[in-house]
Amino acid sequence: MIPTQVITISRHIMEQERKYPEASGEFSGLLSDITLAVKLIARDVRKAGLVNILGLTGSENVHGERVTKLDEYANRVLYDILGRTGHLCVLASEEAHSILTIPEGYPHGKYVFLFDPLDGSSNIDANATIGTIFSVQKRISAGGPGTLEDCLQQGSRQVCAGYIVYGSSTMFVYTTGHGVHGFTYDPTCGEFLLSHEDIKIPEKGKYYSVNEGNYHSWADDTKKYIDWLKETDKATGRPYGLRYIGSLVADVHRTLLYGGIFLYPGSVKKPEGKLRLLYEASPLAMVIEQAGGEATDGKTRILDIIPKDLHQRTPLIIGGKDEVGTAQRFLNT
Ligand code: AFP
Repeated sequence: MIPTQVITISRHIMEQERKYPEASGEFSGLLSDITLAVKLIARDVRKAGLVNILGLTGSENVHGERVTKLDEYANRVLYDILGRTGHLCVLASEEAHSILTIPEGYPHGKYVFLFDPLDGSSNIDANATIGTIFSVQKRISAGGPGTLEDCLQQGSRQVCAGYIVYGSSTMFVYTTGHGVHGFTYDPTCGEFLLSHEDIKIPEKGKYYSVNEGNYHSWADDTKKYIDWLKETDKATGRPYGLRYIGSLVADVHRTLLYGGIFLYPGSVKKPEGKLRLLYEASPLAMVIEQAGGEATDGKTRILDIIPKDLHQRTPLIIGGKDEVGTAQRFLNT
């Protein structure tokens, strides 16, 4: 017997679209394509150790980081599937220097797809949680092949954003601007099933998440904030516990569910920080804001930043409303 409350991603997006008569239905097609690509990536993430796919390719990506085989595979799967279905006019990946055009002979659609194919890839060999992060924008160019300008849009213009975590189970979390919904993959029926409806991030939490090994490179206000989190004060729930995986998608997913704050601040020498605006900060900021939280670079709301470069980096402070508010008070003194 199939329980009536079983809702797949496709059914969920169709039901959401029914509430908005202006929706063309094209978007549900794009989401099904993303789901298919993700199932293929999840399948290979799960059997990584078995098929000898682990290990490095020997090359470096545009950021000078070592690229693993699984990164390349995830990048290729997303491009090959999404580039050919007629929903997109251009793609951009954290792993590629320039925009990715639609393959010759395939139609151009109205959406733009930006993605980090496998975030946290340095964790692959240790079997720790990794993920895929994506962002969808509507094209601003008139027609034909999409352009760089289509990719360089403010985060507040995203029509959809989400991520997939390949953890103890595989989970697909997305928002189209009407709340955040999470789906857990059921391998027995090959579907993502609605498991977390309308997720809300707790305003206050008990964890902070930051690479504290960088402490001595931070500006004094950042150091003061982290020191404050570790002081003992019952009334404000301190000290906070520290949780850090080094896989942004996993650290933010935990923060979304349990509350708290994640930070990747800039350093004195590198004030722009490490994380990428378009492939990491912006999509996660949309998810967290839709769940009632906040995301900032310390001064500006992440979703208000106008990107100038495909691989632009930004400091990221993201989490519950109260938490981010407190952090900002420290960072703006
Ligand atoms: P990789 O995908 O190359 O592993 O990068 C992961 C990441 O961009 C992000 O997911 C982490 O939060 C961050 O780097 C971790 O960086 P540190 O190792 O400097 O803490």
